[in-house]
Amino acid sequence: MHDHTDRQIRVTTSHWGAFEVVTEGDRIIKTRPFAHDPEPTTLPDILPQAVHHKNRVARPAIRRGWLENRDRDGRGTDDFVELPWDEALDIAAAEIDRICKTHGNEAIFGGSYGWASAGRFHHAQSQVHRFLNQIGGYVASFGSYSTGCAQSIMPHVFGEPFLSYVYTAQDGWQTIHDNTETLIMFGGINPKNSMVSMGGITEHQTATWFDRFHSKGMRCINIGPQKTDASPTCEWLPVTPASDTALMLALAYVLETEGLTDHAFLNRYTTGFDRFRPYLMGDADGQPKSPDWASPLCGVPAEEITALARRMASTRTLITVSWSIQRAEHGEQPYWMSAVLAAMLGQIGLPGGGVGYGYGAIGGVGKPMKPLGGVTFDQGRNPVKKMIPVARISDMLLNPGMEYDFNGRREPYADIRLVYWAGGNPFHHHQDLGRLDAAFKRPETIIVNEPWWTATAQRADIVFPATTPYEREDIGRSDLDDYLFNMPQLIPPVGEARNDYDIFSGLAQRMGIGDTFTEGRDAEGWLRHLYDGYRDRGVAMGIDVPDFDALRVQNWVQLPVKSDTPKNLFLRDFRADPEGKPLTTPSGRIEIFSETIDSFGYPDCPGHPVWLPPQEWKGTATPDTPLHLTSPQPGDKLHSQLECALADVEGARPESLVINPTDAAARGIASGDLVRVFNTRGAVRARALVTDDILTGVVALPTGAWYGATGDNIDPDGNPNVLTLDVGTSRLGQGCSAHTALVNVARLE
Ligand SMILES: Nc1nc2c(c(=O)[nH]1)N[C@H]1C(S)=C(S)[C@@H](COP(=O)(O)OP(=O)(O)OC[C@H]3O[C@@H](n4cnc5c(=O)[nH]c(N)nc54)[C@H](O)[C@@H]3O)O[C@H]1N2
Ligand SMILES: Nc1nc2c(c(=O)[nH]1)N[C@H]1C(S)=C(S)[C@@H](COP(=O)(O)OP(=O)(O)OC[C@H]3O[C@@H](n4cnc5c(=O)[nH]c(N)nc54)[C@H](O)[C@@H]3O)O[C@H]1N2
Ligand SMILES: [Mo]
Repeated sequence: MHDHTDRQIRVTTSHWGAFEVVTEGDRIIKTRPFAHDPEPTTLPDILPQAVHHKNRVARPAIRRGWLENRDRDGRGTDDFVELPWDEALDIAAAEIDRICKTHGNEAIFGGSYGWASAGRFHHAQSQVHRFLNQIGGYVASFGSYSTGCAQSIMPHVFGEPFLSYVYTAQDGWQTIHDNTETLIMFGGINPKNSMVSMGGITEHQTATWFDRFHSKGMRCINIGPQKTDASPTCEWLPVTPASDTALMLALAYVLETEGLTDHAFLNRYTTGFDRFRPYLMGDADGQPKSPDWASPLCGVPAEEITALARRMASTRTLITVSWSIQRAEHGEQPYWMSAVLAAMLGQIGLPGGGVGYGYGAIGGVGKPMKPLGGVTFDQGRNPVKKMIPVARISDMLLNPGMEYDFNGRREPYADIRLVYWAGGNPFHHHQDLGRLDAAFKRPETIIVNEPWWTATAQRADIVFPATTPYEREDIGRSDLDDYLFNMPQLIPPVGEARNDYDIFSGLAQRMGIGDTFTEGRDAEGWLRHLYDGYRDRGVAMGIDVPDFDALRVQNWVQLPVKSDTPKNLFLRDFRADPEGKPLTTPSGRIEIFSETIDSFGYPDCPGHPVWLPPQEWKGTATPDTPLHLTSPQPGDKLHSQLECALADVEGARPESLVINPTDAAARGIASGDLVRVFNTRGAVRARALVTDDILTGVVALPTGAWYGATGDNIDPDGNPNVLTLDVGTSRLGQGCSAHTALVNVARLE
């Protein structure tokens, strides 16, 4: 659509949804909501400033210390030398080749975790993994920062891979609306988080569903430290962070002592309740897990726990569990215990009953679609079998050769000499950034592809400027969404930025595998190739998908893939026929006691769920660190993306710290005051936001501010990962423990 000569308005998509982009010549002028989105987000508003920001990496750059004498200590402080593409690619290819020949491919870490962009071909993860596979492999990473712990524990309980349960086997919002009477939300169902969904979400609908639940009279109870973790119409049951397992045990205790447990369900569909019951009743350790026991731990009055348990047993109840509560030390326990509690209620497999994970974490959960399969760039096979649980990066870099446990295995950490990162920002996502900073001084070489000078790029030796999604053509498609996009190239590459595909093609060519990597295609050739395969699958399923050139003209189409029932309600099938459709657990049933986990002999994750408090929480608070810090996802952006432009907005930084009036008054803090948040790991500046919407004793600082700490590890903008604890959730899951941290807060003069 042309308004005047060089003004154009086109639609693109992103992890936070579709939006219109207005361009004039080579510049993005502004963005506007997509007309078909009922609840559009404001996340793209900042895009024009971010894409054309002075912070873009303009040209290939090599850190001076590394270039001159292979120094490692100057990472984060050195300046960079800009080089022409050919020269920089020559240097990088020669260095990768040297590391492979001298130390083998087990010396390359290419886990390269991160969200990057939503387009399917220019997907940085797939690009870097394909390249590294073709040069002989790399040490990979398992799981995500989102659900690493759940991905390890839940297959022991339900059999299925956790994410296939989450994305394809849970009831949709319509089924919940029609059946659920009580919605118990541990960690809430957060309206801000629903704005985002990996690969895109076109029609945001979560808020509308909660309005409908409310009008229908469904009781929706947000259990957690912050009222704002759920729609304003929901009830709030304030609960101490990290105490959910204690509360769940007490609910189970009431069911069992009041004769409300569905023993017929337990007998037919589960194994091991007899091994768990002595612990619940206190026969095993002398401590009944009663409401009186749980109340001081979780902060909920005992009578309220009892009343809630009775309500859950007498109505159709869906227990939902946010991803955040397994992002903490012993995060395995509330996840496993939520399944046990749901099993005791006997509603697993009934419409709108049982237990669900990740509603609200990602907007696509609860929106069932007929799966068409993805548009995916083949990564090939990784000849190196060594990998780490994703959040063990600092441990690995700091302790080569050290043995560690993970879900029944014990192996030594690889000795990493070269790190390649494309499409992620570990100095946003990892815990205890002071420790990661030290760990990043260990490898001989760090290479990063990035559009912006993030803290990660600043700590690399070789930085290749990558295009943003607006500077290249791509296909936007997610199986959790019913729209398909041609993401047009809106502007030419900014500076000398190149697509990740072209960067890896350049390296591959220098390393003698150019044709293997490209298969003779340029980016457009790949787009057509991948798209045609996708379209053929759709057509075979009777779904009319336009051809590539038609989609280019149309920009986007809505596909008829909405469906009321997910494709794989395996727990409903199991309920109907437990012998014919057994689970893939060792017993074929839901495992309340797991012989497998028991056989690992982990004190931090025994054979059935138990109450195990983390090392930092209310129960271990001291006068020096009296407050529990939670670090939720930011409402105004996706992780750390586009942050450089958001930070320019007057008064936007430092980030806001949510604090209760009691805790604020004790420190002479008023809303808007600058504060210092600190513990022994570091300190950050923040701006106080004083509100009753957060529990006393808890402060919340969202993630996303860029790490700008200098030698003394004091971050000026409020990056919470300066303060968080870098330990695995347990030997079983080894997920990240982002929500495990105690801090203190003081007013800054
Ligand atoms: N304390 C605490 N920490 C957390 C969490 C928490 O709850 N609390 N949450 C965790 C979770 S769940 C997650 S998922 C992680 C998120 O952590 P990340 O996924 O690492 O965060 P992003 O900011 O999305 O990083 C993506 C990076 O890719 C870059 N990028 C974008 N497009 C491209 C491209 O096309 N090519 C290349 N080469 N780069 C591109 C962006 O500029 C950005 O720097 O954070 C984790 N960290
Ligand atoms: N706008 C926006 N949306 C996003 C993202 C983003 O960056 N921006 N990131 C996306 C990604 S990658 C992910 S993984 C999801 C994450 O989705 P979630 O993990 O569900 O979200 P968080 O915001 O980390 O945490 C939600 C809330 O959990 C509560 N909480 C913390 N600890 C506890 C506890 O011990 N018990 C209880 N009951 N509650 C607790 C906190 O009050 C917090 O506000 O969000 C996605 N959505
Ligand atoms: Mo995540």
